[in-house]
Amino acid sequence: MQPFSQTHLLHLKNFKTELARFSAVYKFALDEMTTKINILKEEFQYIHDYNPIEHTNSRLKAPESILKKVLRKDLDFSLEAIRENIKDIAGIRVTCPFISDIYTLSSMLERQKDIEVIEKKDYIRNPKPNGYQSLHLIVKVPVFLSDREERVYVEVQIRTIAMDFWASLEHKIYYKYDKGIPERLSGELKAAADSAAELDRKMENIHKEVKELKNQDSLNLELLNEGDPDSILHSIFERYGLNIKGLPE
Ligand code: 0O2
Repeated sequence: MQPFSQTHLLHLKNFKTELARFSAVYKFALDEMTTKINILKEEFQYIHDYNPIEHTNSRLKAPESILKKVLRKDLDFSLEAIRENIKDIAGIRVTCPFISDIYTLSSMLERQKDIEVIEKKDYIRNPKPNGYQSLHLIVKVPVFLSDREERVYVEVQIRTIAMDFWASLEHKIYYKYDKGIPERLSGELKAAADSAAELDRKMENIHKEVKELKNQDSLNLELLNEGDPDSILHSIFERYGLNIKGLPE
């Protein structure tokens, strides 16, 4: 075997740095998106006393899954081709309580100036034939490195608890039966997706009606006290049985 020359060693060293940077940059992009979503979650809770996000999961695509996709899409085996064509190396999944929260969250993200929306797939308005529902955004976010800025693809999947329940189980079943499930079972899976969608619609309606009741309730309270802040506070304390001990006079 020929000994490595200085040039070979330099190339190898550069390639190693490139590879480390290549995967690290997706982790940084995920950290950034997670922070953005957490800020929205906390701020929403603080201002509106309501939380439109149940939970968030993020993942980096495993190297073998990346390679499978390179083969499936018939891409070059180069970092450049992977960077440009595989847009879900960094993936974040957000679960929301209600369908309306999905669209609220998605427009809040779309309005952020440093987020560039590259693609939006609405599998809620147009579910996949198997019944899969979710809102998918492919975005680009800037990552500031020591010597350059990179704009990195992140896939954001936003769905309700019911959609997530169905998708997680369907994923397991699909893989367990090695992608060859009989027609009768795929029909049952589709029916289960329809039930999940029906449940989402029911919960959304109940949520809307209770919200209207709450709004009407606080409007009545304000009218009752003709807008005087002291009496409003007094009524609130009285109504909810709050204890004012410990508050300054
Ligand atoms: P994983 O393990 O979750 O990452 P693409 O293949 O991404 O270039 P495509 O197929 O148009 O293009 O992507 P799409 O439809 O936006 O779906 C991408 C991801 O959505 C999938 O990633 C899944 O996470 C999820 N998804 C899409 N369809 C289904 C479905 O029918 N069932 C379930 N359970 N999940 C789905 P990966 O890479 O396939 O998997």
